[in-house]
Amino acid sequence: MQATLKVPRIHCDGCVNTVTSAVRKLPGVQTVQASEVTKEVRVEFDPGQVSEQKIRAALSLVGYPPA
Ligand SMILES: [Cu+2]
Repeated sequence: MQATLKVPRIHCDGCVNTVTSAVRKLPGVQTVQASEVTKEVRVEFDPGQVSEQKIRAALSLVGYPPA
């Protein structure tokens, strides 16, 4: 399953790294691609192990709440 989340607070490489590592460590997340240009985070995940809601929560927890 794939989700694309808009995360307005991503504005530099540091943000991209923070966001990527926060999402990547969730069990069931397969790939994470974040962009400071589009301010989007694309996530591929196994819906049996993790949900879009959990991914959103993990982003909020590190200070990057999805829009
Ligand atoms: Cu930044």
